[in-house]
Amino acid sequence: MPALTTKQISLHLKAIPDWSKHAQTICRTFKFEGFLMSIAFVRRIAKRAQKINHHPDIDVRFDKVKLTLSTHDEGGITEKDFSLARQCDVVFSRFLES
Ligand code: H2B
Repeated sequence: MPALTTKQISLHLKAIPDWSKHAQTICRTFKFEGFLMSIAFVRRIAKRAQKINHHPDIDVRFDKVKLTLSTHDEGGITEKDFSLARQCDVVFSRFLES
């Protein structure tokens, strides 16, 4: 799966407005009600990542979790990153409901 062009990336980003591009990655910070909620969210993301064999870089800071996505194998951002980003958004909205 080839790395996307700058144009393709900005088009994709329009569909997931909470994500932004930083260098060769896309990232989003999610906010929770405390540390254990952050960790519970990370576990859900980890399960999903294992299923699709695409793994985010994860930065946990008490009540915030920053997910950074890139395709290291391709040295850039690919469709896989956007697919995972959309899935992370779904996991987050389900998480808020539960
Ligand atoms: N996750 C991410 N985010 N980028 C990758 O390039 C990547 C990965 N590569 N998970 C996968 C695993 C690769 O190591 C295996 C062999 O497919």
